[in-house]
Amino acid sequence: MRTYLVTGGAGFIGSNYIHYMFRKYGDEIKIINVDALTYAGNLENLKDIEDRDNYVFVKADITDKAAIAAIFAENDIDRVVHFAAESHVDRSIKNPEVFVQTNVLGTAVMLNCAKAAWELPDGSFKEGKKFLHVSTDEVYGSLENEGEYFYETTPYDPHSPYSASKASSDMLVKAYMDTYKFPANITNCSNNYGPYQFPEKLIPLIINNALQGRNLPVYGDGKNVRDWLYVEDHAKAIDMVQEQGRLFETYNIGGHNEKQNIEIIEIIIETLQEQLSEDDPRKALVSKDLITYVADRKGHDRRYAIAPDKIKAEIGWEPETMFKEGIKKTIKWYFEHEDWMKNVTSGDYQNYYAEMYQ
Ligand code: NAD
Ligand code: TDX
Repeated sequence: MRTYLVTGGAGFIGSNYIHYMFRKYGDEIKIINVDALTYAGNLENLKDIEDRDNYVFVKADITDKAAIAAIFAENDIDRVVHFAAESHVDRSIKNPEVFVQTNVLGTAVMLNCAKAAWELPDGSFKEGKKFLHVSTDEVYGSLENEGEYFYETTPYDPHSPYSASKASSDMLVKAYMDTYKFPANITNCSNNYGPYQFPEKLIPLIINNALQGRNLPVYGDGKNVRDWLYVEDHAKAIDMVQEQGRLFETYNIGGHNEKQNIEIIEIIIETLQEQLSEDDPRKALVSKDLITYVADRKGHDRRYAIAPDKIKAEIGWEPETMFKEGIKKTIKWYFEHEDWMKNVTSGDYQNYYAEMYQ
């Protein structure tokens, strides 16, 4: 039985990954989920699997060396899948330091503890151990023209404190691979969407605001482009890279689904209109009139677009969920989980929203 140490498993992508892994492997694997439960971590995301015998939750901060070392000492970890991070660009612009702390120092602690647990006296590593570092396309910077893409060979050019901290963490993983032949992979993925995404990010924020008849804030001219991937496709790609990828390699993950922010907002409004029944009072609230252009994000990257050629050619991964279908599934999930949204938007979220948008 393989044992996984998943960091940040109570967040958006981490919780979707854990669900995916239990659906795929059932009782053949054990997962230890380590999460500090920041504002972005929510154990409600994992309610339906929390009683499994092959699942353990540990509340710990990845910058806490003793806590992470103890997990490695007490368990024979085969795989690390490292999601834990501060992940929101706007928050990084307001408060960069915690991004350096968690994303850079936290990754260093994870690498060091895994190395200490897996290294043999001759400097090689125990058979079959693997570390996967989950990163982002934002490390490559911004593309100006249609037809240009981010490849694994594209030079790093991060602009926000978030992407600079993720780029730094990628460099640390590269340094471990180059210096120690540490058995790792890096994945750089495009924007994810789907269930359990915290409503500070564009898609859930727009769904939540539209259903309440609140303004839909569009930064700048609304024409910035992001390459959107359904989160389950990302989870599948991570597993395929870890099991079938070549060690020490980086793989870009994305689905050639580039859309301007304004297009995304219009698709959400249209889909909400389609899905709300005539007698639902929210139907009258959802309207394009809510679209409100607001001040641009500082240093706002214009366009991201991933070339997923390498992962397709070497591993055979391709996205399965087209955007039209994925956004319908996502909106349906938010309809069916109103309580989840209420819970995560009570308390601190209100302060964040007021400070950010008013
Ligand atoms: P998220 O913000 O939803 O979740 C992050 C999780 O990490 C939370 O559960 C939080 O409690 C936990 N965490 C934060 N600081 C911690 C610490 N110091 N110690 C332990 N746990 C801590 O983020 P997400 O959107 O799920 O992103 C997960 C990873 O994927 C991140 O590394 C991010 O950079 C990367 N990524 C995200 C996207 C995207 O579109 N969301 C795209 C590409 C890559
Ligand atoms: O209110 C908003 N209005 C708006 O116009 C918000 C929250 C966002 N935007 C724009 C900014 C971006 O161009 O929408 C786009 C998407 O914004 P986010 O959802 O904040 O995502 P982004 O900044 O692209 O970063 C995301 O993708 C890469 C994730 O948050 C990162 O963790 C991931 O690495």
